[in-house]
Amino acid sequence: MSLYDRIPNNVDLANDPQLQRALEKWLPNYLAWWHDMGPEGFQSKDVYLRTAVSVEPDGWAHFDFVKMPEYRWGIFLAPGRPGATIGFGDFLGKPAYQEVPGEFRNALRRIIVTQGDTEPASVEQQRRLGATCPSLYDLRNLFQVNVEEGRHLWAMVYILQKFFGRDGREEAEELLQRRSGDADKPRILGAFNQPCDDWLNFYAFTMFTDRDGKYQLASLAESGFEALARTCQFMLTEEAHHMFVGESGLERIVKRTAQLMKQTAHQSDDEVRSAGGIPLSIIQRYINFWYSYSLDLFGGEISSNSADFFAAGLKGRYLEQKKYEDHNAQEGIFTLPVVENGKLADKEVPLRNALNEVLRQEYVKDCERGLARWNKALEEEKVDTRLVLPSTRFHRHQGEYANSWFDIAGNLISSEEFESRKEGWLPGDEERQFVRTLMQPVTQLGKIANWISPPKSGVGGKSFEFEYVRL
Ligand code: BYC
Ligand code: FE
Ligand code: FE
Repeated sequence: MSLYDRIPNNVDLANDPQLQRALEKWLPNYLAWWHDMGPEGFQSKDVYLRTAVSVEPDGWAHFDFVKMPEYRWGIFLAPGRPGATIGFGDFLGKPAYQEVPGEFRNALRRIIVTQGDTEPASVEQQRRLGATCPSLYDLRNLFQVNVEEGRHLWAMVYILQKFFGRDGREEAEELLQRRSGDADKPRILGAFNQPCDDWLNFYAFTMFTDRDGKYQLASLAESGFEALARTCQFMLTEEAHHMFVGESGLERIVKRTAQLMKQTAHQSDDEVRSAGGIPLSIIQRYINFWYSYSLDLFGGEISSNSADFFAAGLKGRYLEQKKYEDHNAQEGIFTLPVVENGKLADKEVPLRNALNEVLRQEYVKDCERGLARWNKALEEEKVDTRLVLPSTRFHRHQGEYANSWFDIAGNLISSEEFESRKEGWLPGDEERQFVRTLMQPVTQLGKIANWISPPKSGVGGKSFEFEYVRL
């Protein structure tokens, strides 16, 4: 069987010798990377996975047992729109870019490389989680996320190889060379260099960091560069599952903690720990950590890059076509608090320079909805404590608030005060260590770890008791 027969695609790979040659070179390096940096210890096991075989509704939900290295990573674009035009910015209404516009080549490449870099990074971050899975169902979900992030890398590599010539091929190689957390060749964005080494981290990551993926992909799905728009449209269908894993995973932990709290005399953290659960105060710290790092992923509140991307028609707003009437965004003013002379003061900036913040606010609303769901679980279990999202100024490493210190409510405080209080806000060594002690693998059919409740239902038409991974 030839290479192209094994790669499901709707980009006519069989009749594209140039792309074939580029992929033929890249594929062995990709597989070597997957072998070295992909899920540790389970490469030869059969996993019940969903594989996309086409973009039709019945084509991307095909379930079967597969060994991960044999997963059929494919290249899929959502259907094109005949006569597509650029939907926003200075070239509004002009024909969409079918090739890379020379003027914006560097900007486009940077966006695509940045997007592509996050995908393998997340696989690297999650590579050791299999050894401590709370159930076979969760193990399978982890691997589903991992292979799809691998496919998302393919999606960006396709664009680099197809449209960017030699430097695109070089970038595609470099995507396999950077490493999450590496001191010398780290991944590009901050969140993707943070350790994600226990399952509480994993669910918080898929809840908050994959959700950044949703918003970035959605704004790229509006792009006037057709290949990018169509690629991202299809990636979004997969992203939904990643966020489901995170949101429902955390909900199941919260629910289990609440149940354990009710069995104790005082509902104290110590009692929950003794009962083998994760106290809500630790869950809150992990939320604070991943939420703040994920907010950083939207870039600076005030950004000329964001203005340039929008003007060029490369990156739109969330649901640009559906939600907005004015696709020019030339007139508006955006007001946001910034630090000036040691105080927070409102500043007005041209709307186009605030588009990172506009997108971030959409993301925040979505996160609040998730929090409300977890709090509803607490309410149903008759526990009074509530989880919260910290202020968007808290613990930031990018943008306007990066070089100042804020408490959880967003009040400006001194660096000394932050240092002395941060133990209460962010997971420290002690909490991480404790969570690690709970992470003992549970792989018996139908069994689940004590610190999390079982899911409401199984996946791919199977029950929770199904043997999702054949060990
Ligand atoms: N860490 O004007 P600024 C996903 C850099 S997640 C480190 O403020 P801009 C996934 C920035 O690169 C979605 N550096 O920001 C999730 C720039 O550097 P240079 C990923 C950062 O450019 C889970 C400088 O700071 N997709 O798919 O407007 C699992 C000033 O930049 C960070 C994308 O990100 C940071 N957090 O916006 C798997 C979409 N933030 O050029 C996958 C593509 C900023 O001065 N990327 N910087 O050296 C973009 O659209 C933009 O690059 C960003 C930044 C939104 C990230
Ligand atoms: Fe992804
Ligand atoms: Fe994802």
